[in-house]
Amino acid sequence: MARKRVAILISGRGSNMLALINAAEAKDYPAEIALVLSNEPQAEGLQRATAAGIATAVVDHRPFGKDREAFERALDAELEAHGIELVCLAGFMRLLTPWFVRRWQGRLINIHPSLLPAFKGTDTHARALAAGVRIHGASVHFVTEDVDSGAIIAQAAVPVCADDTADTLAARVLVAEHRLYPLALRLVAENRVRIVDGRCTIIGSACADAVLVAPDIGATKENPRP
Ligand code: DQB
Ligand code: GRF
Repeated sequence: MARKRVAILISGRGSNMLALINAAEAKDYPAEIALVLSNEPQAEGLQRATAAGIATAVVDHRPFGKDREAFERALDAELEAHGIELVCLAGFMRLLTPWFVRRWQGRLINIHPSLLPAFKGTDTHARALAAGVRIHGASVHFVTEDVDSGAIIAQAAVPVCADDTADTLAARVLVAEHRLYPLALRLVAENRVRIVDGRCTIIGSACADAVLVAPDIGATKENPRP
């Protein structure tokens, strides 16, 4: 099947962008990264995309002032000009209006640094620590008008460790994100994700039967290692 033409929308350093670019270099990957689009002219990710040989574009939101739709029409024009079929948000920091979300409905995904629906919004790692959760992670979801609330495609979990700070926890989650996002994009690009009643069904996925226990205190008599 033809590879899906994907755009990645960024605002910053673009580490998830790079994970997607690297995954898409495999010749059996079902998507090609046809464009990296940033609203920040200075985004670090732009240089990294160029270095990887990917086309880039900038649509600065500032000249559009409060007219969010005009900004999004300019984004949309770039996406159309590059024949884009799927859009991945990767650290893209502008909220999107219902107009844009509807236009790309079912073809627009985002990675969020928590196990949704826990910790929607910002500062997820600090809030996970403050809540005392033992397991944290990341989610890839379809983008809907309601922020961080679209159907969940895939998730990855990591332990919270005893002396974690928000930064050490973020770094552990980020490693998981870089594995998760390419997997989730693969599923969407292969048309294996169906949304039924606002939830995703994945065609042809096995259940791993894995257990992540945190804290890990080693094997015990009640709980021997396999
Ligand atoms: C996000 C980036 C920023 C925020 C949320 C998600 C945020 O709350 N920023 C503060 C306000 C910034 C501004 O003035 O725009 N990244 N749009 C819709 N739904 C989503 C997710 C992201 C970005 C835009 C969504 C989104 O789930 N409608 C991801
Ligand atoms: C990631 O933590 C991602 O989950 C969140 O923003 C961060 C972007 O980092 N949406 P990067 O630009 O991909 O390095």
